[in-house]
Amino acid sequence: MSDPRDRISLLGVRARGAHGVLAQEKRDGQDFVVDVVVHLDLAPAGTTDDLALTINYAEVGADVVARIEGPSLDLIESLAEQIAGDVLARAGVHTVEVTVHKPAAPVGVPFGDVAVTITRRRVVPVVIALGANLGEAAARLDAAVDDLAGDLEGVRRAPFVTTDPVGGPDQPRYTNSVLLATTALSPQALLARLHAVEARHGRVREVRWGARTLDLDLIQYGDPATGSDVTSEDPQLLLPHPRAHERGFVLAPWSRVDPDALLRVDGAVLPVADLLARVGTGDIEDTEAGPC
Ligand code: PH2
Ligand code: MG
Ligand code: MG
Repeated sequence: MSDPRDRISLLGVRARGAHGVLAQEKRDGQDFVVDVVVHLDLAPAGTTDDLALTINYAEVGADVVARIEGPSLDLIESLAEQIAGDVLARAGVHTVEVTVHKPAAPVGVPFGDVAVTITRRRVVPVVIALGANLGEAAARLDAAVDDLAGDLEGVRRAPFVTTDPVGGPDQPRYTNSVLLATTALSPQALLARLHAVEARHGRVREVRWGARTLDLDLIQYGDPATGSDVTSEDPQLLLPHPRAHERGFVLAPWSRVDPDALLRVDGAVLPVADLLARVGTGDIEDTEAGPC
């Protein structure tokens, strides 16, 4: 398991820019020096020796120089934000720290250095489906949401529904819901957390589609409206969830909590409400009133 402290540091990138509040700074320009610390999982590249599985620090450096040499900004805070935004747009990056030094700034007193440092995390919208059909199902789903509090922000839970079991052996009806949230975790790290919470609630992985104390499925990671949703055919991490589009027990609670939700199905981005209309809601019973 990789560690969130994995990072690539690119320090002391120097170029000439025209950033500053004073007219003289915009006219004459001066040197800016930038440090970038990029946090991403380095294990995929480190275990395969494949550059495509990490970020290329030469490309990061070129982006930094382009921002320094780019249109004049008043503040080094703004320059730092632009650089952080560029780095976070790169695949796999979850956190970036940017320091912009302005060693020749017009400070008016003798000084060694002046710099700003910012830390920015990528927050990604995610959709998680919850299900249980053994024991006190609704209480367990509530407990699972609590267990995920440290991994998710801005959590919205759909009202509980009960649903007929789909597939598998004869088994009790399910209680289902859907969570909308944002996370700073990678898809792999989030999935590992979902499995850990399932295990904590006594989940054993035996019969496929059999009865379970708790099932937490990662349905979508990112936003299909902007094309930022992650698609993956890795059997350990199938995204979006390959059967969500045909499962009323996912689509019904999802569209209750987000009537405008979108899901990518075979490459096409479709309204969840349309998919739900296609599969029908005959077996779905509301067991909780209103939005939560
Ligand atoms: N989960 C399954 C299989 N079948 N049926 C319902 N109604 N609800 C579920 O959550 C469910 C299911 C596999 O995860
Ligand atoms: Mg499931
Ligand atoms: Mg599952």
